[in-house]
This record gives sequence, structure tokens and C-alpha cells, in this order.
Amino acid sequence: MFSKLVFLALIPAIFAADHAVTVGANNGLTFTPNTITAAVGDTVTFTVVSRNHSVTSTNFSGAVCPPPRGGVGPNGFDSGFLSDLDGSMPKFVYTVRDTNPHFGACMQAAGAHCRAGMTFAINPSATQTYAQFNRNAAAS
Ligand SMILES: *[C@@H]1O[C@H](CO)[C@@H](O)[C@H](O)[C@H]1NC(C)=O
Ligand SMILES: *[C@@H]1O[C@H](CO)[C@@H](O)[C@H](O)[C@H]1NC(C)=O
Ligand SMILES: [Cu+2]
Repeated sequence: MFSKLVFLALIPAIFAADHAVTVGANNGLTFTPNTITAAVGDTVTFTVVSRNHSVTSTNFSGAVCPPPRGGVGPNGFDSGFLSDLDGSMPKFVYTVRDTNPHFGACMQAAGAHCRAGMTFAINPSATQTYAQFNRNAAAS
């Protein structure tokens, strides 16, 4: 029993984790969950389950919405537009390469989705929180 518990506790240290994020759940302009804590080597798998969205890195503040094509780096990301209009539930996988905060949003509709709160954070910090990023997005 004890050794089994020890083994289970060690699994995260041995194997990279995958973090699943649902894009557009219930036809909404959302990433669920909107905050991910991940280690270097972990993956984040985004699955688009409605409409036509993107998963694109952007700035924490300033010009947040829409995120630019190609995304904001270093170690940024841009899925391009992924449409579930045909029910195909397309996926985008991002591999985490550093533990810095990364902020992302959807670039659809010239930033309207982003300003409406279609935003997420990977490893936000005490000074760069998800809540503040989302306020910056709404105001951009
Ligand atoms: C998805 O949205 C983009 C940008 O608005 C558009 O160019 C593209 O045609 C859309 N894809 C589909 C399948 O509607
Ligand atoms: C993001 O912020 C950086 C650093 O302030 C700036 O150089 C860059 O132009 C910004 N990108 C966008 C798309 O606003
Ligand atoms: Cu969107």
C-alpha cells in the first residue's frame, strides 16, 4: 500500500502531464479552464468544441486584442483558425518550454472574442494575474 502511494506520488515527476482545455464549451466564448499551471515539458491540448476560434499568445497588457498572427513570443503560439462548424472538434497542442507567464486569447472577429473574455493564462504570476490580464483584454 505504502509503496503504491509513493509510486503514484512520483508519477508527475517522471512523466510530463497533459492539460486539457476546452475551447468554446456550451457555444460560449471561453477557454475552460482559463488558468493552467504547467511544468516545462508538459503539454496543453486545446479542443475546439463550437464555432471557429484560435489559440494565440498575446501581450499581458497594452495591445492585447486581437492577438497578432503568429502570436507573441518568446515561446509563443498560434493555432490559426480552428473551426468546429463541421463538428470535427479540431485540436491544438502546445508544449510548455519555460515557466514564464504566457497569456493567450482568440483572434476571431477582429478581437471581439478576446475582449469578451475569450482569454487564458499559462503559469500566471503574482504580478501578472489572469484576472488582470482579462481586464487588460477587455479594455484593449
Ligand atoms: C474561420 O474564421 C476565419 C477568420 O474569420 C475565416 O477566415 C475562416 O474562413 C473561418 N473558417 C470557416 C471554416 O468558416
Ligand atoms: C507586445 O509587447 C511588446 C513589448 O512591449 C511590444 O514590442 C510588441 O509590439 C507588443 N505586440 C503587440 C502585438 O502589441
Ligand atoms: Cu473565438
